[in-house]
Amino acid sequence: MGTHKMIKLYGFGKKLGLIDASPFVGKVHTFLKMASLEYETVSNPRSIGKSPKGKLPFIEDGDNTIGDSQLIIEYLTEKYAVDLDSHLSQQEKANAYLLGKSLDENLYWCLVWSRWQHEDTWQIVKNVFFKGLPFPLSYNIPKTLRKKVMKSLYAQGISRHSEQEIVEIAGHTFQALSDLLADKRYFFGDKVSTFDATAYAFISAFNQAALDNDINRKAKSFDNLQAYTDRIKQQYFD
Ligand SMILES: N[C@@H](CCC(=O)N[C@@H](CS)C(=O)NCC(=O)O)C(=O)O
Repeated sequence: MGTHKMIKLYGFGKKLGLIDASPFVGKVHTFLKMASLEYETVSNPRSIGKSPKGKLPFIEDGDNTIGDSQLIIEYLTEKYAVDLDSHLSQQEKANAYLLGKSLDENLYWCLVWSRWQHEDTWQIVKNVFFKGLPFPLSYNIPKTLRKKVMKSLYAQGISRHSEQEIVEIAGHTFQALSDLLADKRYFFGDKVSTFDATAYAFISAFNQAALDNDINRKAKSFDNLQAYTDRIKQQYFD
């Protein structure tokens, strides 16, 4: 009947030289590539309006609509018998899960802070994210959204730290990731695993973004992380 059954990934779209402005969308995007699943992307912030969790990403797959990067990956792994983690022990799987949550729940907020609250970076981000809006929307929308984001940065707690402390918090994560990766090809050895989708999305959000600030400079100072994200980008996205 010509019904298009391909998986649809709803995201914000390519911004700042990244596969998607959101690392959560980037994570699913990378996972789909690593799993060799066919999909198409729908890039429009307004898709939030029809997202089951009111956030991006979400996917549509036939009659199923699934929100949240973690739940999407669990769904795809099950439905399409994707075996990215079959070479991991139970203990490695447990480590991978908790590492992923560290990036989702802690490094993520350093990223949001650096884009939306850091004064110099915000001026650039504002122009990139809201390009093409006519006045007065070009003035009002970024202002309103920034206020909302800054409120959540305060509620979450990250913005109660000084700028220097936030750079150190992010730096601590980069150092830990760099030590864990060491000279391996992927985080759990020679073969790619689900965690690499998360790691790629979050590390590249800093070291492949067209933004120059202290956090991004810090991320770029880890040679093995830079080689890792460059390699994954080349392998799956170039
Ligand atoms: N736990 C969610 C987080 C997704 C998320 O935070 N998305 C942000 C963009 S990075 C979003 O859609 N924010 C819009 C809003 O909260 O209104 C996941 O893993 O997918």
